[in-house]
Amino acid sequence: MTDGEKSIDRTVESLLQKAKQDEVELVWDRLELQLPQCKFGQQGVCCKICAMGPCRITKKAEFGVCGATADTIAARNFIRMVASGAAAHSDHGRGVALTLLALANGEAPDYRIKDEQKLIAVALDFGIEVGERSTEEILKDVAKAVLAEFGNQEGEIRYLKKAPLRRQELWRKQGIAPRGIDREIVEIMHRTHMGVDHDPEHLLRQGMRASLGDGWGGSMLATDVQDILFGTPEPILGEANLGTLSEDEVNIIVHGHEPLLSEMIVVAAQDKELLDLAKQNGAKGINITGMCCTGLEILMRHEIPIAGNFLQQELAVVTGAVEAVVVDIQCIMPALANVAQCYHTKIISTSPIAKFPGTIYIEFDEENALEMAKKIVRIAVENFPNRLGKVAIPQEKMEHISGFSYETINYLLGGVYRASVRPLNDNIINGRIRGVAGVVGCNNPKVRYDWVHVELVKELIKNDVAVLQTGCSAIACAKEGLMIPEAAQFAGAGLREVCEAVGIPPVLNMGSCVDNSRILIAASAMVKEGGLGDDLSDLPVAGAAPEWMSEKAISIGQYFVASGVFTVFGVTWPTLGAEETTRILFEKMEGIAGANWAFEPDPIKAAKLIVAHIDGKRKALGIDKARERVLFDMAKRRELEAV
Ligand code: SF4
Ligand code: MSK
Repeated sequence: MTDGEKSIDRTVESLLQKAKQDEVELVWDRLELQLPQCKFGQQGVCCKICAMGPCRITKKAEFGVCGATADTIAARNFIRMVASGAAAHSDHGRGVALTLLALANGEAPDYRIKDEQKLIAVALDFGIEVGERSTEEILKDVAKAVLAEFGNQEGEIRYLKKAPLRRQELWRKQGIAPRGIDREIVEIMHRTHMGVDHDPEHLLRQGMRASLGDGWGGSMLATDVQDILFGTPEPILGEANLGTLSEDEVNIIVHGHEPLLSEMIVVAAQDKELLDLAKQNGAKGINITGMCCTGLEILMRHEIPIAGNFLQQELAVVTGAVEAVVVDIQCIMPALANVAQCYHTKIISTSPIAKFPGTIYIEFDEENALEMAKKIVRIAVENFPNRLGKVAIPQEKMEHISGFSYETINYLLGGVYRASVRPLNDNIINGRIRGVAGVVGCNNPKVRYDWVHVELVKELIKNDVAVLQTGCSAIACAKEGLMIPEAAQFAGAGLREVCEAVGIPPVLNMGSCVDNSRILIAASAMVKEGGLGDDLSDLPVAGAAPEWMSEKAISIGQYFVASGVFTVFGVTWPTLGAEETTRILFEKMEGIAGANWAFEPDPIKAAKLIVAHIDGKRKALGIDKARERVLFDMAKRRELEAV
């Protein structure tokens, strides 16, 4: 791949050149040094879970030393990915829930309840008495109830009740309703220990159960608690890409996933003393930007610009204009510390569970959160005079509208007195909108950066499929101008008409990785509203992660599928060396959960799979004819215009 072929984002090519001049090694260079990558690992048929191995399944050696088959090994590896992804999302949820409890106990003095309505809604979901009780009393009960979900041992997690009734029944019938968030993850680790569970389908069912504990548990709780603490997002006008870095201000990038500290950094950056200090140091101000999901969290709630997505974390440092990158948890490359050595950038790690050699470590402490944030901002401000003569900030930045929480979509569609998804359902039924796709997930240097996301999303909206987004995929499309109302010009005639009438882009940014739970809630509301079947698997909807790389993406995809949503992944597929395990995932899951996985690296072909799936669901619902009529109307209209 030439530098130009590595990405569609123009910031990449220029910064790759600069990195070469500055003799900095980046993710693309390291990937090249890894090639060729191990095929056994890629295809999921390498096992190293005991010391008789590692074992690789080949034509010559069909079994591991213990007798495990390729299917057992691949299924075990696959659900271990689910376990890790579910653990990451859920531990994030636990982290914010602990802060909620600390707030209730008066031990987190810098935090407030920003969305009291959400607090009451969560209290009601948990059956907590509201009545005349004080907010403090309710808060304490909510925090304890949320935390109890993680260690729940029996019954099922509370939020499953947010799903349509038919779906809840199916989960119970299939034995995949999660009992407790932690329990299902631990059970995966137990079942995949040497010599325990060897039946591929039995293993994969446990993967489904743990992933549901993520989507309808850990992630959903993380989203709700963050909304309580920091506010439920509403539409904002933001900017995205490295052009949001400032030439003459102190640049601080917050990166990772958990917004507890970054919220405080936003406050600290407005502190007069620190602003004065920035001026004394020759800067005009303090510019906070975000990266990955921490970036999305503060973008959605404070209009903080987003500097980039996963593959831009090193490039941001290469600009030479970043005084500090403040990292919390997940998707932070350890290489950042090495890259930063060539510039003046300080990498500041903050999570008690995530230390990075070669970085400054300031442990996050919710009791002194604002003080800590000020300390960090001060380090960045004092670093401004150390900028070397190597500054090159790309010009590229793009406006976008973000902040489409489920509540906002409801309000925008139905109005303040009649907030509902009825207009969405009606427009799906009448065929203007063909269906809805959730396109989410990471970047991966193995494919042309951002290209797969953008091509897939463009092809979907061209076919009248409305797109909901989160994570790095959302950032990719924001950078490409797909999240402004004008992007409706790329949509098919039906979707365009709806977008123009409501005043929304055809591609909606719903937030960070844990906010995929907002997509589940929106889909459940579509079922409950009526007219589109009784279950999530009846809806003309689909999911995709076309440039995925993380285990969290696998957990997300698995809970989409286990919730009845057909899901297509790109790049690579981790069980291809095991025929039966792959068949269960791609064909048999439909019989268990009402949906399958699919693998298709080509974005246009992936879009075709999604459109065909949506059309199949429309036909089953008996609404395919409506769409044909709409298309006929459009053709007629064009004919008329031509005359
Ligand atoms: Fe090999 Fe079996 Fe041990 Fe895996 S569990 S490393 S297949 S002997
Ligand atoms: S940050 S999980 S690279 S989307 Fe949530 Fe992006 Fe994937 Fe991390």
